Amino acid sequence: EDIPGRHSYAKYNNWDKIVAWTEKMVHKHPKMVSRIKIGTTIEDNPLYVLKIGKRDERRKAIFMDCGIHAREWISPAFCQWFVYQAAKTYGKNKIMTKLLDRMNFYVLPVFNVDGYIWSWTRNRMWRKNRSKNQNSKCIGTDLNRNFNVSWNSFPNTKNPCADTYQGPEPESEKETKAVTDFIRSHLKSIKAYITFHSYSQMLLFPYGYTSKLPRNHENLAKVAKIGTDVLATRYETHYIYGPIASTIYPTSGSSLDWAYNLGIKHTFAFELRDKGKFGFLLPESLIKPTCKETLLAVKFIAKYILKH
Ligand code: ING
Ligand code: ZN
Repeated sequence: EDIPGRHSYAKYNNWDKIVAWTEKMVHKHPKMVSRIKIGTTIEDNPLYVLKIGKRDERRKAIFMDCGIHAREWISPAFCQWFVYQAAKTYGKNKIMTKLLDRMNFYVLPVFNVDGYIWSWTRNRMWRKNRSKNQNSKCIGTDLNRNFNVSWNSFPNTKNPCADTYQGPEPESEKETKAVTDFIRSHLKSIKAYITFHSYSQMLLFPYGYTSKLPRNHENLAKVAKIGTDVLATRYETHYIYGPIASTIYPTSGSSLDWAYNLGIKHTFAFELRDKGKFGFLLPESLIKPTCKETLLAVKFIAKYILKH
């Protein structure tokens, strides 16, 4: 329901509302949802992962994160929608029931909490986190350049004022470290990694740091093709798909390439709506349509993971 001042899936929710929402989800679905604090930020905000599924650590799992970039508000909105729909439709929707009976989802609804807060309170177009940089007045590291995979090769900016500054070293940022530690410690079960950005309407897979194709390129391309086809069935939203480097642009140090090279052979990045009309300022009226169509693609990927 859309009550002023309350959490709503049809609105963008600030960090305080999202925290309260995580508590509500655990409280409402104690057998299905649990909350794990995987770390804190430099501003001492908690990093929460919601685990959805039964209490069995040996089952297959999918790790998903949203909001690695502060201004991409539709991304955390999707993670909230996903958790809500998963918990709500378990036992009712056939596919969701099967998925949750057999696998776990780890959902990090806001990866870059400090940046997200900054984007809400000071600068709507903020992208990076909020860590201080030595010998510079400029603030922030791009968390999606801070991973330990061909770090610092592409782009090669030593400029802390750049929006894609990769940080002083790989995993220098607390957010990056928290996520990589969590994924490494659950590596046995995690079979897919999905990260959500906006905007461009693309479904991306490795690599970003090289134009070489990963060994299972054909599989990834097949999953992405069907995934984007399924997404389009709802509102005819057109997505393109392909490797990061040739589809959007070359980048190194991204979470997607890092997770792939760690051994998670199914890694995808969604660039959600739109294609630039509103860009990062996607109107609230488009939140639900975006979430609904995206959920179809994510469920397809999850079904594929279950089978393979
Ligand atoms: N785009 C992504 C970026 O970090 C991306 C593109 C996705 C690169 C996944 C590498 C891996 O630049 C946005 N809009 O942030
Ligand atoms: Zn992004």
